[in-house]
Amino acid sequence: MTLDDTIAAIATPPGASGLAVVRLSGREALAIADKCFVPAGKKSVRASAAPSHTLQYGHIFQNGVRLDEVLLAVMRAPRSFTRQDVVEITCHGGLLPARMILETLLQSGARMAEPGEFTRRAFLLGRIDLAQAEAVADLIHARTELALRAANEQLAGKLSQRINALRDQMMQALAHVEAHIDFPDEDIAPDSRDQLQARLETCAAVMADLLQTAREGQILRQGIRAAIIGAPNAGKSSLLNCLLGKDRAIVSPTPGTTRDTIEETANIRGFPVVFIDTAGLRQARDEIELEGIRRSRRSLEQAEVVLHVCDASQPPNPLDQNLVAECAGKPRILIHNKCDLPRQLPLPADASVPVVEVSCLTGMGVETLKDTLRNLAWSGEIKAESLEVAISARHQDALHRARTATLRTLDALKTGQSLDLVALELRIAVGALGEIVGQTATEDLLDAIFSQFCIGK
Ligand SMILES: Nc1nc2c(ncn2[C@@H]2O[C@H](COP(=O)(O)OP(=O)(O)O)[C@@H](O)[C@H]2O)c(=O)[nH]1
Ligand SMILES: [Mg+2]
Repeated sequence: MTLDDTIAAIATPPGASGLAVVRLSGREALAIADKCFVPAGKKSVRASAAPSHTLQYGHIFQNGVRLDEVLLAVMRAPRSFTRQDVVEITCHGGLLPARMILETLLQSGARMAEPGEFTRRAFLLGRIDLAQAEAVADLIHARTELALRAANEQLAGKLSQRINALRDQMMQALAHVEAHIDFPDEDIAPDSRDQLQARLETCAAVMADLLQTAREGQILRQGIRAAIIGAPNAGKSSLLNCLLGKDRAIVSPTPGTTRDTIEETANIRGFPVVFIDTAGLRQARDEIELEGIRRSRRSLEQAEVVLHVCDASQPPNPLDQNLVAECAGKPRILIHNKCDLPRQLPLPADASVPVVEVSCLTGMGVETLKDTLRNLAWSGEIKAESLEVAISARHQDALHRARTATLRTLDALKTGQSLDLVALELRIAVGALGEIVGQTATEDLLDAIFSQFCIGK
């Protein structure tokens, strides 16, 4: 991947909109913009004449034909998102104006940007590190305000600071060990060996603390998967609609209406929750329902939390006993629905599972259910700490390798193994930490990360 050419892309989503933005970054950004942009009005100037961080008013032309009326922003290197010269053209929304402007820029010498290439340049040119670049994607995809806050903390460098501090400690330890390798006669003096061990033990503990935030990180990024299960007609689809606040699933008095699984994400007290409405688990009446029930079982297996809906206006349903057995081991909330009707289902005697009484018809109890769900998924308070660093699966993998190597280093030191071996393990740990912030990232890793971005970011 080269940094020498000038890239262009539409930075806003396609479709009808008020405004759209086309972005350019690279050495020729200003020259290319000059070929297409004609300033209008007394105060506006050409892109190449514009001071950094100013807006110019004018028109974009293609082969002498006026395409659109635009505002052109100039951000000169290095004070830009990519650290290169950047031009952002704000034009009318809709698919056509932005697309034709992009086409003009490509004809004038720009190259179409790959997904995430602007952010990749920001990383390669040292404006942000890899964890921060990933935070840009987290920020774009954040579905709740808590997820957004966590992404902003990572973008601000909170995780990077901790990783860099750890990496510094480990590199000092490595330098210490290597210094002794160079003088083979001297073994590490006992007191400095103790110091080294203490330092490594602290590092391993910090890594363990960071690893603890992986679950929060996953919840904030992917959401909690909550399967809504229960007998036919218990009100599962009604509950989904209630939780989403919209009519997403078909609700009907005919049992077996929901045949496919439906997935929708909702914001529950700041956490993204992926609700999965399922077909009622019963003896199937036909092949389609059978497939629906198979899918329900699969969703149940993949779910982290189970919302078990019962019709409280009916006597106990034997199907529910089987369901309890099927979700053994998973955190479960028992939901007694239809509490607007006279109750026929007794409340359970044991308090091992939280029970919430709701009516999807009147909305009663739904807020309590949200609180219960939040408490079940995120035990205890939301620690400000967890929002500052909530690591991703990739960070978890690298940190895990770093910690394992650190523990092996300690082991080697304690059992008096050769310093070469100690240094080898330390290098593995330093390398794994470096992957998180991108000091030791391979081209493949970068491809994998940035290909998940949208074009224009
Ligand atoms: N009275 C009452 N009826 C409800 C309630 N929730 C659902 N229903 C009705 O129960 C029937 C089955 O609901 P549905 O959501 O399709 O159940 P599902 O088969 O479990 O998805 C429909 O006729 C709903 O209108 C409720 O809280 N109170
Ligand atoms: Mg249904």
